[in-house]
Amino acid sequence: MRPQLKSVLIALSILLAPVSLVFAAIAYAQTQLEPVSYLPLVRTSPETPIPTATATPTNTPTATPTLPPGVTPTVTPLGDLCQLDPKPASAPNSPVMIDDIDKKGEIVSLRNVSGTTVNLAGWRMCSINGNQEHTGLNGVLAPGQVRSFPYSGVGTIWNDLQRDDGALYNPAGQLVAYDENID
Ligand SMILES: [Ca+2]
Ligand SMILES: [Ca+2]
Repeated sequence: MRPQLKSVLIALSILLAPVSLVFAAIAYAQTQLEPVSYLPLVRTSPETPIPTATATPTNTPTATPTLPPGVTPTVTPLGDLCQLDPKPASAPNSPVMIDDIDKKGEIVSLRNVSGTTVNLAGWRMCSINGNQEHTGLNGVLAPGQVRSFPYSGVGTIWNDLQRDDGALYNPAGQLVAYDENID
């Protein structure tokens, strides 16, 4: 019996030896296959952060805060033009100059000192003392033409007793003319 058992065990070990080799080969093949199967996973993972880093959120916050401050300063200077105290010397007094300010009559006269017609649409006339706007500018000024524009608002804005300078702005909000109305 013993020699028979021995021979059986030896036969089994001989038979199992190739089987273990096969398992080892399979295991080795799997280790080599696994990285291949992970490769697409690794490729998809970098693709995921790319859309995240597409700066879609970066663009959104940049545009959102830009709009409110962009709108506000654009409107504020134009709306508060008459709140400014511009320097008289900074006015070119061209292509339009302030010919006269009748403070009692509340009438501003403008003169086109250029050689081309000036459209006064969007132009603003301000009374510096009191920061009021002289509404009523309209139409065009032909070359060399002087036109008078009565104040179209309610009440009076030009101070008859104190100095009340006048400032004229073009539609871009740039100071065009200034009149030191000291009398
Ligand atoms: Ca007046
Ligand atoms: Ca005034």
